[in-house]
Amino acid sequence: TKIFQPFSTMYEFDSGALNPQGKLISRRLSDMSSMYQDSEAVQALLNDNPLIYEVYNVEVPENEEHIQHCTTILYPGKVGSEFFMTKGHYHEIINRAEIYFCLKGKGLLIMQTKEGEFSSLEMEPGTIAYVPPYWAHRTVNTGDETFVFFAAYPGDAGHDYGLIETEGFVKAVMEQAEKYALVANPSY
Ligand code: M6P
Ligand code: ZN
Repeated sequence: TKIFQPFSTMYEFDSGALNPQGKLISRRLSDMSSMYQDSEAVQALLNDNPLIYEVYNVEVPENEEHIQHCTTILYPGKVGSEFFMTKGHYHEIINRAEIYFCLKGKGLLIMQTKEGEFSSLEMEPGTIAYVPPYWAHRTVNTGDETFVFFAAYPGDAGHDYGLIETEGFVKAVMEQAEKYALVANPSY
């Protein structure tokens, strides 16, 4: 067995970034345009193509011995009345769990199973949310400042976007009367 060397990473409290930054993923509206409910609002925003979120991922091997960990910076904004959100995924190895720890801003963690069960948890700085095995997960920025959270999950979990890309989540998170509302997604 090859022994891996211990190391640490710095979390930058102001920006939510990691140092060293690791593998950086940036997602703009064009990377997930079909996931928003209001296609006219999508078209109107596509020229600007806003940055929706960034993930700073510490690089460790993608196998069961290791623990993947990262921060996600989800910017405030809406597409029509739907709040900015991550794509969301099941794990490729579907019985792998995940932990989210909210560091900044506020948001909603929405989850569902393949049986159509749905659940949501509000996140604010200090919230530690547990995503159990078998639950797809997506985060949504329901506030007007940047929402940042730390995530950790088994190294071999992987990301499965397939069903989320075609059907989406059971519910969409929309702004209504200056609050958020969970609205049935007609394509689910
Ligand atoms: C969290 C973790 C990551 C994930 C990221 C963005 O940080 O769950 O594994 O990649 O959110 O979410 P998504 O991959 O669904 O776009
Ligand atoms: Zn995950």
